[in-house]
Amino acid sequence: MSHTNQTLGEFIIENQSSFKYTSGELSRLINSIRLAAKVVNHDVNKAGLVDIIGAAGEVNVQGENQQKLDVYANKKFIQTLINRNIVCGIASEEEDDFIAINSQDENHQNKYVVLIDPLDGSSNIDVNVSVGTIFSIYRRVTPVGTAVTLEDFLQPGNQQVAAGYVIYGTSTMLVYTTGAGVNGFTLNPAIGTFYLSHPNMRFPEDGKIYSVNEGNYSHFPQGVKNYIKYCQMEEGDRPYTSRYIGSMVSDIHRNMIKGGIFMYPKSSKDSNGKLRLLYECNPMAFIAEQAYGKASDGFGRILDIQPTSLHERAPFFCGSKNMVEKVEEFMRNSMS
Ligand code: AHM
Ligand code: MG
Repeated sequence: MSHTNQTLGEFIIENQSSFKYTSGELSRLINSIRLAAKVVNHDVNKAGLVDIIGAAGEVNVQGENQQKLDVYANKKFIQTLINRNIVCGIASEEEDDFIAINSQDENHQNKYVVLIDPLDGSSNIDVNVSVGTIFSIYRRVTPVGTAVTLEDFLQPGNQQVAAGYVIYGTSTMLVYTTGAGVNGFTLNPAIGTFYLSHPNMRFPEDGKIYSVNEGNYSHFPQGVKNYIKYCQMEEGDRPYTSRYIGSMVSDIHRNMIKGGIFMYPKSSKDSNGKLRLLYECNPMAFIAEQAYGKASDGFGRILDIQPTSLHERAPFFCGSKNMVEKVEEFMRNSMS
């Protein structure tokens, strides 16, 4: 089938057999994310029109202001996932604790846990700048039919069976991997269908874009400061271009297409940076590796970190392979 008119629904069915667990449940799970993405997309797009915009007046578990659309997106994704009888637990940036599904029903067969950031970059909503949804999927490690436990969520990223993001940008895209490459689908809003628009996405090995909040420069580790100076130096193909949207999904999506690095390092203010390991760093790292890029905490592979709590943070360097390796080299050298 030609890529130009293949829908996401068709793609999921066609590629189901390449997934090592072929029961079709994962396909149904991705289908439900597709559905929730369309619903949230509809509301993100009319954010400027209706009185849904603005802070909800509540503060989430990380002490940040929740935007109304965060709350809405959280509700929509959770509802859609619960209704499918595939997922036994959900963890979300917007929920203090994980949600156990069907925990009283000993007959339930639900095998998957989903970790989600329903609306990442939400401070960008009221200024009409792209935001995203990030999701990460694991098979539970505790027995099917029992109540899901924290252990099911605290798996290293290398155990993910699927991960992806939705970007609500100039067009809306769903990009995901089940461990066999990365494919991107663009929504045709007129008919509500995602079409395969970016088959086999790949980070160029090298890039010329660096994305970091340079306002935090004075708080960064010396290795990161040195790398930023290296990016700015007039030499060879440098200086690189600086591009920072403040919406990680959008920054990484652009860098995957054009070549570049996204960085959210630790700082003297935040010892592990800002981004959450389980539902921000890990899924983006899985995507990056599947797209021939790299994701590191500055010293080692993000996907090999053993999590110890649901909302823990990690320094994050993600993008074109040679660029991530370069910043790791600067980090190592500044240690000595
Ligand atoms: P959020 O989950 O509260 O939206 O925060 C995550 C976002 C990322 O998308 C983005 O890269 C980063 O926060 C921007 O943070 P900062 O304003 O500190 O640069
Ligand atoms: Mg977030």
